[in-house]
Amino acid sequence: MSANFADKIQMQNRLFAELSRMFGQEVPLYDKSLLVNRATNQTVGGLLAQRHIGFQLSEAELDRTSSERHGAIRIGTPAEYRLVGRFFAAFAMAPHNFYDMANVGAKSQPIIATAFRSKLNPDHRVFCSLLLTDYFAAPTQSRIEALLATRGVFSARAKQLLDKSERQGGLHWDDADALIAEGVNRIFKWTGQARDYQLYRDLCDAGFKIAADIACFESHHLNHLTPNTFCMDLYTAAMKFCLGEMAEATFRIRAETALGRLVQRADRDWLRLHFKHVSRAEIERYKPGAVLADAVAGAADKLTQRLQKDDLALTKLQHAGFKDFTEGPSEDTPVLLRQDAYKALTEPVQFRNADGAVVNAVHTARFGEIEQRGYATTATGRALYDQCLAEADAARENNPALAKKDFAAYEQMYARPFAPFPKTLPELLKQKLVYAHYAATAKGIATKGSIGTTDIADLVRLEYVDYEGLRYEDFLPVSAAGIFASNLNQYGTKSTAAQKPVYTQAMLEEILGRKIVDSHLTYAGLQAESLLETYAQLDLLERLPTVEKSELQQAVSTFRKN
Ligand code: OOG
Ligand code: NI
Repeated sequence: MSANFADKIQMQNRLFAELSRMFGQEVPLYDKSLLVNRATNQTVGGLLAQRHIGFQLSEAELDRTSSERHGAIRIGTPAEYRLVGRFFAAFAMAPHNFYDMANVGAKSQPIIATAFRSKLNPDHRVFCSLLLTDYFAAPTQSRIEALLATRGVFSARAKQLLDKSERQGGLHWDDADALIAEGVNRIFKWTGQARDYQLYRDLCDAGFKIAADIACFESHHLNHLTPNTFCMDLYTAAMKFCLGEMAEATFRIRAETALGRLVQRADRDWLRLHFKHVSRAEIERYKPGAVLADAVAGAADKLTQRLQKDDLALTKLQHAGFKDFTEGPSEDTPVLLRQDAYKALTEPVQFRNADGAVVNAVHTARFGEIEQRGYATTATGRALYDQCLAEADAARENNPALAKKDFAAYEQMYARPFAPFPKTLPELLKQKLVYAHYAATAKGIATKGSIGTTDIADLVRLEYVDYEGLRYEDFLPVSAAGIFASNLNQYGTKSTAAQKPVYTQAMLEEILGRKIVDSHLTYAGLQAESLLETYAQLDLLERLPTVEKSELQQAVSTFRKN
């Protein structure tokens, strides 16, 4: 690529910073939730600095680590979808994984999706849904399609910029900024304007809220834009406290519990997982420090005071409360994703009908999510997760009032099914449940030639090899279904087509005009590549059993082609 083109990762960072600024202006509660996240992350940073002498989170680093985002948009037609795919390609974001949301049991929605992100080290990702109009009976389908056929979300200028980016292989900064502006000021912007009130009402009344959210609006408005938190339970308690849903005394207890657990668990592996900007070498230099119970209590006090300041009096803002429970694994299981949210807000919308009549109404869809990313699971790890989750979900559904009544008992109930899942990285790796990046240590390199094993667990134990867990950078279909259900305030949407259609990844690839990346091949490939490199550095490549070596080589070449 020409050196004169804007760096696509920098473009991406600028796009997401601008989207976040825009979303903050549109939705004051989102802006405030970022402040709450900042306050809770700062509290975590303060305690980590006591636990790891030398660790410090500057304002800039705090901004950088918490500026990672994932977003969600919902698209109406295949032609629009293809344009969105081309838009993200200009930012080096490729489609990852196929999510068939029309096939998740009772929580099904008329949606298939993929997520756009960078293949390597992604900070940002966007869940991009496509409305399946043939999920509905023919008369509804044709009304939706007729309305969608008359909208143009991408301007002529935006399309020109996409053509140019593809032709040149990149954009110069003035064009890049122009494309970012198209995204922020038009494509993903909420306008509060909509069309065809009758269709909107009919779709909502029939329980097709998601179709109404997509078909009647003028843009692919961001549904949510989700920052990262370092401590999910601290953040959710803080939000509930600020929103007036939790008493101060309860918050104090929750904060102390969450911070106490965090201090226990925040070892070096935890630091590596949460702070990408801090190098391994730096983390190795930290000296262990003690965090006394008083320090935890003091941090909880200080945070309580901060949250009571006037600028975080969120009760003054119109809101619909916070979700009852966190999606994902139990709080002690550091894999995949934990996600939670304040519920969708009811916002004013002005409808303009074909005859020019204006109807003032409201729409409830945009909400405020938060997430904490954990380790990426292997196929075995994922199967175990799905099994534990199904059990935990069932337990929760059996006793839906417990979380509100007795939170500690609820946590225990939800954690019990996850008991078979190890809670630390070394243990997760030993059981091959998560992926890691491996590297030879100085000690290993100094010993090469006389190392008697190729077993990776042994090499780690002998300190010849070091590892870093790979972070999960994708979505979870069951969590996504729960998120749809909660922000649409609707458990699922049943198909009303004469016969429920079947949707495949190949169909979405056809629409995009390109293959969808399988992220599991990336995680597996990155691990295999690091293992081959490690064995080479330790002069063990020749001693590696042939089958194992060719499996690793195979994983690398599949990942490279993917
Ligand atoms: C997308 C829901 C998926 C997540 O975090 O799982 C999602 C939507 O509501 O449009 O964002
Ligand atoms: Ni989300």
